[in-house]
Amino acid sequence: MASGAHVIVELLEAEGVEVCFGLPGVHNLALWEALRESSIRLVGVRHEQAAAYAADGYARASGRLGVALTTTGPGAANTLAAVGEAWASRSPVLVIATDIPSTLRRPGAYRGVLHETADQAAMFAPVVKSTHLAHCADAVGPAAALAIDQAVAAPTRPVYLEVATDLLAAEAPPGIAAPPADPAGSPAGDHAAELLERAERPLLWVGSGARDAAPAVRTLAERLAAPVLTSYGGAGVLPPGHPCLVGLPPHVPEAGRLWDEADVVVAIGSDLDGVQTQNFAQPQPPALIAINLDAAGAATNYRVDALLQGDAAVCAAALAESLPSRGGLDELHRRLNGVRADACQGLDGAALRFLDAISFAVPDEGVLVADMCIPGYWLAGFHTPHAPRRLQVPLGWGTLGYAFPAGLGAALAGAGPAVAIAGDGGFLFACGELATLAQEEIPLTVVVVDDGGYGMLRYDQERAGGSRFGVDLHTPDFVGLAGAFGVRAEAVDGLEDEFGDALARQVADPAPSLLLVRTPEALMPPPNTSPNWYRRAGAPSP
Ligand SMILES: Cc1ncc(C[n+]2csc(CCOP(=O)(O)OP(=O)(O)O)c2C)c(N)n1
Ligand SMILES: [Mg+2]
Repeated sequence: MASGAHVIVELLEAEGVEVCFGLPGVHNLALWEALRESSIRLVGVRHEQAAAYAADGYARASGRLGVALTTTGPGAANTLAAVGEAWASRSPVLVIATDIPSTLRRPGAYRGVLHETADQAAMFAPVVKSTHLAHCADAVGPAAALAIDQAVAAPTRPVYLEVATDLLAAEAPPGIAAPPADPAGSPAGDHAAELLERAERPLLWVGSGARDAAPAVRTLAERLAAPVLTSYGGAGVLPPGHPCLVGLPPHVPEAGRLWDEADVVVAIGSDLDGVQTQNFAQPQPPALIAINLDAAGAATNYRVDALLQGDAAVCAAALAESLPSRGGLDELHRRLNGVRADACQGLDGAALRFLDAISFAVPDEGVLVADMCIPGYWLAGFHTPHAPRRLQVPLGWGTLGYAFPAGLGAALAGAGPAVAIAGDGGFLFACGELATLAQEEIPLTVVVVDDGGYGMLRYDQERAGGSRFGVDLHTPDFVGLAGAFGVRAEAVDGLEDEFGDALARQVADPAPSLLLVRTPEALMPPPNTSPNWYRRAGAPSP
């Protein structure tokens, strides 16, 4: 019989896992031993939060399972913010943590064993889809198999697997990999088709659940000649220049008007959350069709008039098939060009030049990972990647500090060159990961936009009529800091042409690099950040 650690690693291999992100402790070293002999690459990070962020970044860029390995107690707890982000963003992330030895645990008693936590799994309950515990040898294989199965089964969310440390080294019966889940689809949809046949101004709202359904969504949009708004997670489902793409966030009045005017909205793979709908001030549309695997999620925030429950690609294709082509694509293209031109007049010119520089420097196959920083909010709202999974935003849960560690994972997903964009505040959450970047030679370019403070909070304070307090930051010599870790770095001033040139050069070179951007004049936060939302009142009742 193999050890518990080998059983787990074999199950990960059977799932096709290629990389695990982790930080060792005396409790989980048996997993390191099993990985030593495995085809799976082990990337050692410098903080457990980075392991979970990197697993999430990998999962979002690749669509595959991201795996984070931690030790007992504080190691497990250190992942929580990142697991919460993965939960809110529905990422298939598996956290494998240890527990104290099963022989030392006594129910109901806290005995002060190293790293002991009264109920470690309970810490994870609000931020995972399921928890799986192996506190006896026979449970290791079945718990691990079920955890992996749950983590990759749609609708995805993170999953927590806990194994008592002594069981990793002890012999365990083999786990049996669960059979793949049914690619279910229930394209009922007569009512939906009727609503759309009668619709005069249909509109598509595309969320992260549609990321792997791009061709079907495109076909449906073209048949209907409908404008398409994408949430942050749905960015790229239509490529730039597509005649149906609005290419603006709904927080811009010119784009929001399209929603207000629509008589039938089709929401695909989205729960129409507060961040996207200005806390539900976007009105209930006259008719709402939802395509979603998660029936409850689809109807949480808005009343759904017709639900197609199932895989987005299957349901959107079936719906498109049942509809005649309406024509009018050229006219829609012209109209949306006009909408964008009108909207541009109200946008910060410096931000538009930043977005241009990004489009110039990052190739079509590149993956951008944005942090909770002002340039990141601009990318979230206004950058259209050439395909889904090429723009990551931690909203989600709004976790500052996401971009750099998640970028480590995104860069290893094999999708294309990766660029993480963080502010001077968010980058310092995980700057120790410069060591990981250098040691593992991860092909990531990290952009640090240094405005000497928490720019977003400065803006909030000033907007509220106050002066700055507690929001200016002492920042280090970032170029020197990167250099100390052996990471190539350079600095530019401002987010425009010089930035675009330097970024293009760094992205073309797969060696790890850091680009410091000095911006004493911060960009204005865009209309999609909450203090700038234009809608205020009225929530729909679902
Ligand atoms: C974990 C976490 N802590 C705090 C915040 C609140 N927050 C949002 S943006 C921000 C400022 C970030 O500063 P920086 O990274 O320098 O970006 P900038 O706003 O200057 O562009 C803060 C503190 C958050 N979203 N997440
Ligand atoms: Mg800043």
